[in-house]
Amino acid sequence: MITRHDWTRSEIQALLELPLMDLLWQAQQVHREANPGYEVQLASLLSVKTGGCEEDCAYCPQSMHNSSDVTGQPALAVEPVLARARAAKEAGAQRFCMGWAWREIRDGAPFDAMLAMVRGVRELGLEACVTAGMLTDQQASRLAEAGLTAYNHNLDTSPEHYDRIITTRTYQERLETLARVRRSGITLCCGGIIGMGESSDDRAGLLEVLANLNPHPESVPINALVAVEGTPLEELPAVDPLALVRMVATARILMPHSRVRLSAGREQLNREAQILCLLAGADSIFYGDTLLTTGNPDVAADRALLAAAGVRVREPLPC
Ligand code: SAM
Ligand code: DTB
Ligand code: SF4
Repeated sequence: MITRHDWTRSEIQALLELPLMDLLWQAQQVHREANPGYEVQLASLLSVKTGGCEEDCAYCPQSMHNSSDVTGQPALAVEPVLARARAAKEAGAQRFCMGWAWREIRDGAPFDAMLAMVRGVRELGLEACVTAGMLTDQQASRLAEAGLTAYNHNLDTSPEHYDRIITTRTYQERLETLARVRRSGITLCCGGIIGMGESSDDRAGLLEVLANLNPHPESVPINALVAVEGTPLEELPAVDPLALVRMVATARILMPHSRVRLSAGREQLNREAQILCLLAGADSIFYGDTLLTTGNPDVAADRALLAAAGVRVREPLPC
């Protein structure tokens, strides 16, 4: 199988619009060939620094510009974060992702704490992922030295739809952050959100940018908007679950070796829709009762879901 980095938007549109049965069949073939022994990775998520963010992302309950209930909180300290990582490992997670509601990483004590968290999570034998906005080359290399596995920074939507969602940082700045992470040797986690009033051309546009990154991001989170009260997107209707299935399947075909993570929005999906997403090639989920500030299916429900689908969970890394 050749991995391509020259997908055109019309090719991607054509995939997104295939008859669903054909799209699923193609995605399954690509998935099984690229990832023999189909396993699902469980990634736990913790908000280390919640709320009070200066960016104006229209979807986000943590933005100061939005009137959602989430208010700025002091950051969690290193030990409680590591206690949560230990608990996530005991519950069966392989990756521990930590979020900061920041426009960009801040040097000094908060960054030293972030580095200590990364080292501690790695010492537990878990993969460590951080999402904290923009960063400098020096911060990226210090995170790499601390053993950070992945940095999450999403493109969120197409270049054309982007300005309707965020005005305080540009698409170009996001691409530069991604390039900086890539240069430091940390793997990339980069995806987006559907259900933000975008067209199907915008969905293809997001996938076009992702699939033409070379190399592809190692993980690609596909989120469905969680429409939170107090955000400008609060009134948007829930996405059609089959649109999410199509997005996952198309991402799988375009980026055969990437981990496609079925991310926010699973609480709005029934068991069968989630299984269709797994069938479409999703091979990772967020695992644990909360995402950053909103809910996620509980651990027992997810264990039951994976058992019902007959899906194996990826073994944790050795310490
Ligand atoms: N502040 C950092 C940043 O934006 O890069 C890191 C945290 S931010 C909350 C991480 C990602 O969560 C966003 O890029 C967005 O894709 C996703 N996200 C935030 N709120 C969401 C929502 N209501 N529904 C779906 N995804 C959401
Ligand atoms: C990603 O793409 N989705 C996660 C993770 N990366 C950081 C975050 C989802 C957040 C959903 C809204 C919330 O819980 O605040
Ligand atoms: Fe801030 Fe990230 Fe939320 Fe945007 S998505 S408002 S940058 S926390």
